[in-house]
Amino acid sequence: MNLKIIDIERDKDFPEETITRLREAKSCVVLTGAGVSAESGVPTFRDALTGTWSNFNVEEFATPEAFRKNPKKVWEWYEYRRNLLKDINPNEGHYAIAELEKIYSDFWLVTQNIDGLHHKAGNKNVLEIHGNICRNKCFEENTIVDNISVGEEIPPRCPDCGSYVRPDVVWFHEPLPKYEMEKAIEVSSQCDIFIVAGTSAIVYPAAELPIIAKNAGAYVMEINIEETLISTQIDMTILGKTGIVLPKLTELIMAKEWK
Ligand code: BV8
Repeated sequence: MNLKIIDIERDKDFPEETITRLREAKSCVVLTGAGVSAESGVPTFRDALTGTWSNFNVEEFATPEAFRKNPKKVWEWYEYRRNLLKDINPNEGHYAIAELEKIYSDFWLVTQNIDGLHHKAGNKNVLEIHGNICRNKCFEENTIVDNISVGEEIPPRCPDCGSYVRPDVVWFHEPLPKYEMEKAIEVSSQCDIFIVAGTSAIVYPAAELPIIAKNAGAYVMEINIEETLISTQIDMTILGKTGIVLPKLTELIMAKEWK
């Protein structure tokens, strides 16, 4: 069982091999989960099931079936989460990932997060494989619906076909967006370094990407506050908050002498 793990609080230093790999790499892919946004105050979507939604199971609620059954309740849950995002900004972890895009000439960011904070932090090559909560689409036609006037029926209706409008996010039992997922698989199978940041690696097929990278020969490392389901299958786990570890890593990669 290959379990290499360091705790940034205890060990203070990163393993030499990790820094050498990061400094020598030409191409880098980062996969983020809700843990990266946690330090900005965005509740992970399990934590977002509070109040009137607390008695819902996320795998049942974030689904097309739940929307068909109770469109108003599901729409209101997303409106509640969208409102939470209004006063939320990227944190040091987001900005460090934007820095990585400047360091590596071949860089891709694959995110499970739907909050748009990576774009706000300055990343350009972003693959939002679970969609974006700030966008809406027609439930039947899957076409983006832009201007929704407040005070309309809840959920609002598609101006073209009259079906309900829904958030443009990927629900459970729904396929991931074709271009984003194919590109994510392509870049994961060609990169030198694959960094998994702030995800439990529970949700598929996103959780397959680090394994695809590892099997293709990449150096795969994760940053999390706890071990995850992939910790034994990758090269290195750094225990620590992404908002603390990622800025340290980018500093070390750019430092002339680091030992
Ligand atoms: C699909 C948008 C098929 C909605 C989300 C095997 C293969 C394929 C599918 C499956 C499979 N096994 C099971 C499935 C089905 C299912 C699945 O994965 N189920 C899970 C529960 C087992 N997958 C699907 O249904 C996917 N679709 O496969 O379709 C198909 C194909 C063709 C035709 C039809 C169908 C769709 C999955 C997408 C679901 N949508 N989000 C919304 O947000 O409302 S997933 C959602 O969960 C978020 O994107 C989030 O990223 C993810 C995980 O939830 P969280 O717990 O919130 O976040 P995360 O896991 O990232 O955990 C937080 C981590 O951060 C923790 O590890 C924590 O320790 C760490 N952390 C916290 N703070 C910090 C930190 N780390 C560092 N620093 C910190 N400060």
